[in-house]
Amino acid sequence: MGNILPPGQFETESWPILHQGDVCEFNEETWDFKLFGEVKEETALSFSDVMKLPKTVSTIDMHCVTTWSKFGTTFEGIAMRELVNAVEINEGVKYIQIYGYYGGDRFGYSANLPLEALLGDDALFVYRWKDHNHDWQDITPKHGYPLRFIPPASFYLWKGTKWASGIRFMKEDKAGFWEELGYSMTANPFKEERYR
Ligand SMILES: Nc1nc2c(c(=O)[nH]1)N[C@H]1C(S)=C(S)[C@@H](COP(=O)(O)O)O[C@H]1N2
Ligand SMILES: [Mo]
Repeated sequence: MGNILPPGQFETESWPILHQGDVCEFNEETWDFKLFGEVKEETALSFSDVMKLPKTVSTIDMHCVTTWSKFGTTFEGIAMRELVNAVEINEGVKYIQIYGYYGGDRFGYSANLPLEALLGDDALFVYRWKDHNHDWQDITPKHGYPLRFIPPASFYLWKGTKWASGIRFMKEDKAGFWEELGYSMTANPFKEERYR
């Protein structure tokens, strides 16, 4: 279900850039993706490990809490479920925290989400995109290259961690970066859940 404008949003053709701090520079030598928290054994995947996982192509609408929405962007990426399957998670895990780079700290940004909402084709760690104005191309560094999360359209885009560095598996929900500053834990644009 795409192309539905949530309340208080306007449609944009462009893809705006929003984040705190500087763009993270990708260095494949030092890059890894950590799977930790409520897991049997914590794991770190190299970039080539991640890129060997099955790929998914999906068109996912983006809804930013600053009121722009972009329809019809097609992404290529690794589905969240592939990363969940790469570890053995403990019984009772219901939430995750998706970490990313901010201010020199690879875990400086985070966003919390309910895991069960992220097991479909519309929850991807993406590295390529296209739309009706652009041919296939890599995500630019400003949009989170080499890997950034795109959440299902039922979540505002701040849940889409750029320069993603890992996933913490959790039994209880825990506020991430914007949630600690007063933004919504559940963040459903169709219910206009902007703030807590
Ligand atoms: N690492 C990181 N990821 C981030 C942010 C950030 O500050 N740091 N900002 C979030 C916010 S508030 C939004 S709206 C989207 C914007 O993604 P875009 O710049 O690709 O449009 O990235 C999200 N992911
Ligand atoms: Mo945002």
